[in-house]
Amino acid sequence: MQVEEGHRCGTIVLLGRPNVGKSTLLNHLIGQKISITAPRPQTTRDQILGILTLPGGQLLFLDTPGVHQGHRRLHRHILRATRGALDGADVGVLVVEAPLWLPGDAEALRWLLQREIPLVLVVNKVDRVRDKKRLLPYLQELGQQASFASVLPLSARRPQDVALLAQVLLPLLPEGPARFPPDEITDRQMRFLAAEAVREQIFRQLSAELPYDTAVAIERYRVEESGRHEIEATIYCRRPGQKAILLGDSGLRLKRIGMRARESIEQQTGSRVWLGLWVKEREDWDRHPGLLHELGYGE
Ligand SMILES: Nc1nc2c(ncn2[C@@H]2O[C@H](COP(=O)(O)OP(=O)(O)OP(=O)(O)O)[C@@H](O)[C@H]2O)c(=O)[nH]1
Ligand SMILES: [Mg+2]
Repeated sequence: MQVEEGHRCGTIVLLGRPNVGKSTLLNHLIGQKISITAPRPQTTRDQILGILTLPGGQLLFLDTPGVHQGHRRLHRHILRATRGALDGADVGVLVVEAPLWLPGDAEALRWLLQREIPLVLVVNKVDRVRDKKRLLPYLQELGQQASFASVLPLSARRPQDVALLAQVLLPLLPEGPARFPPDEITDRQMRFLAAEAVREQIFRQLSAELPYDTAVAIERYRVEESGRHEIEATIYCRRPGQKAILLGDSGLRLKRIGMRARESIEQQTGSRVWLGLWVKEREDWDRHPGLLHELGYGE
């Protein structure tokens, strides 16, 4: 393949404390939802690659689970996902939320400083800071935490902000040919994205600890001749009481989870979707090597 001179391609890892908006940022960079988001910490469990192809290069973004102290066995998987993303990265983006700088932010920065790669600091959610005068001293102080190539206050939801971020990142990438076709937006299979769509609704619709005690396995994924995607999935939880909550009165909660997840999958695939959901109680789902593997959290 002939490579245009000056064409760049490289991997950019998004790292930060839970809930600062890494997945939201990734989705807006790519222009489509590939990583689930929820207004609570520890939503993302895996390393997720999002591909952005621009005229001058290809940016490969790795979303990571928030840097945090762990949640039982799953924690090992989460740490591995974060470590893997960091190891292969050409550029690091530390995401924090304005106007905060918490121990978790410093911890995430420490992770990034282990590698000698250019770092960009993204200060997200500036839309929530009413008194913009407060931002300047805050940004100045943050800028001194490390030698960042750039410090960018932005809102992950504003298209012009994320477009600017992409332009700042592009020249920091090494020169090289594109690694994916220009119309590809993720390396993840629809099977994974469907399980994530269900998990997202559990995080959004149920409170307290329950979402952290659940996992989703896709039992069957079939594209029918008509083009309709037929999906069957099992939601694992730990205790009988949790199963009852997931089902809800007359199964209404499960219906709502299924309905919203189906809408989300339909949007991602552009096809009609049939989604069948089951709930199974399995106290040890996060300790059972075989099941963990099936759930995608294996070695
Ligand atoms: N106001 C505002 N809210 C935002 C912005 N970006 C993200 N959020 C919200 O912040 C919450 C967390 O966003 P996520 O993208 O799930 O955060 P995350 O960093 O991926 O979280 P983990 O996967 O748990 O580490 C969601 O409710 C988002 O809608 C922003 O620019 N402004
Ligand atoms: Mg996330």
